[in-house]
Amino acid sequence: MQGGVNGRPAAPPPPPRRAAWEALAEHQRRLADVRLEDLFAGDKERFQRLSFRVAGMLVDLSKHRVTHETVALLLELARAASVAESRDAMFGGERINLTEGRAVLHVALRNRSGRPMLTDGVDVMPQVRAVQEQMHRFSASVRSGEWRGHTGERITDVVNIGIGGSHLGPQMAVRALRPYADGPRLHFVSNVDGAAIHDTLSGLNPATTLFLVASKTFTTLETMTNAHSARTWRVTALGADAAVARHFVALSTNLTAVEAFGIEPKNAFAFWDWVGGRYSLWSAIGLSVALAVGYERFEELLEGAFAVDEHFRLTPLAENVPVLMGLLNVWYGNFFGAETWAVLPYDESLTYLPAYLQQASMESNGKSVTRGGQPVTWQTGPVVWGQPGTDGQHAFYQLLHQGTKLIPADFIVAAKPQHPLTEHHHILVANFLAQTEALMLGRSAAEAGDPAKSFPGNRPTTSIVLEQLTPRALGSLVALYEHAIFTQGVVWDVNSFDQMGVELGKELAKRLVPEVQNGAAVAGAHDGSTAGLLAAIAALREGRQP
Ligand code: G6Q
Repeated sequence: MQGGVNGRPAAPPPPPRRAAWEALAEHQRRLADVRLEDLFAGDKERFQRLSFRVAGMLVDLSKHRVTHETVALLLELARAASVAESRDAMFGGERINLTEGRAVLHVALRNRSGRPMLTDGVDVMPQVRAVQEQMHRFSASVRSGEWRGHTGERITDVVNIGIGGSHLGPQMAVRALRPYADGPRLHFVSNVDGAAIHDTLSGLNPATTLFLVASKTFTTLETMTNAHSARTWRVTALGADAAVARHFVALSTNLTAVEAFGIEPKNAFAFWDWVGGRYSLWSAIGLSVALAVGYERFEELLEGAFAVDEHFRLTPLAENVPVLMGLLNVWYGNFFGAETWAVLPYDESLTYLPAYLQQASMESNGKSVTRGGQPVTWQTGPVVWGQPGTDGQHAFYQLLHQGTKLIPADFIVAAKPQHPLTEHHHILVANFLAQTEALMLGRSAAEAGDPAKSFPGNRPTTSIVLEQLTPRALGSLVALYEHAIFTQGVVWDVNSFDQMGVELGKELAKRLVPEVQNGAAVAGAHDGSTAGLLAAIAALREGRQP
């Protein structure tokens, strides 16, 4: 069995997963030395058989170290783990987020079917539609100039203040859809480091700037600190607390805290506890996207996601692309000892996609306790990382090609660019193709004539080809990953929908803030290192040597 867990040797999960798991381990031993080029040579239809079309995307899984038998065994594992039943429980509004006792219904936010979606017997769709209408009206009025600032000027700049799930999705989508941007300029402030809000505000005019305070809980230290600084900046410039009304809106589930901050209820856009932070792009948290590109485009994003939701919900597991993608991650993570997974979009517009997926995956599946509360003895979520190609080719791809680690990688490209520089796009696509081919084929020492110039090859990749990076395509792409991550979580038997690690960070920082302010640790409250660091920082701040 590959890969230890928390310093202990890995062991297979108990029944009902165990039999399929052990069969996969045995199968992996037989397949470990089989080369991808031989699998292609032995099956002329391999590309056709292992590449899939879903919601306008082509997803090629043929460059993976799998045979018919591998896929069959992985599907057996998915069945043993009740992937289909768990998926149906999510769409059925069951409280599958067990530790927080919540349903997981972000799919309702992009339900374009007119079908009700129930949780606890209540259809959530009327409230979803009401907020969507509010977002539509509001974004249209800001974009048309009907909505004016306190001094009667039109809004030219919008700052989204949020962090984690209330930041990464909107930032990723607004950047990805920049070719469609025809509204106010969007800015994103997440870090509590004062440099972030300070630098952003220094280029802006308080009379024409609108703030979106994006926070599910409306208590997150970073976001509330940034929101208060933004409010002070406004009030200082325009001299009236009343100025807040025309310049601040809130995106939150905590409407009481929103009002306490001074934002009028009519300027609050609600969502609900069944929308996880990292799945909230589709909710009111997406308001920045609607402001940047227009509500109609935001709806296209939802429609793209809906198309994949329908595929995930209705397609048999053997043809279900997010399920297969999720299972491939299990295959490498649990049976080849792969610890990381790279996301490499050949698209500058997808600059923030790796960071977005890093949260989506690592916060969801970076767990070591099962849904039944037992410690896991098998590997769970991989380290997710990446950046747009071709830049990485001149940097970290060296390790992908010749390093000692097996790193499955997803390559993403659009067939048609969003700019007129066709020649650039041809070069980009050529690089996209060259890399996955080279990773697969490698080059033997004999062929290279020098071991240092040889490449082991046999390195697995997924290629995802979009026709063009439209709002719809982006919605589909993100939903594809969400459901692949869901599938992995079910197979690993973890709750993909809580984030106790994030909660801990929030608590610890809050406790330390007064100590940093006072420059002194509470006696006995910390370990020696933390107390020492706190004292050293306080000394340096006062110009003393620690
Ligand atoms: C996401 C996480 C986390 C969260 C942020 C911001 O799933 O829970 O990233 O989104 O901590 O939280 P608020 O939206 O409550 O400010």
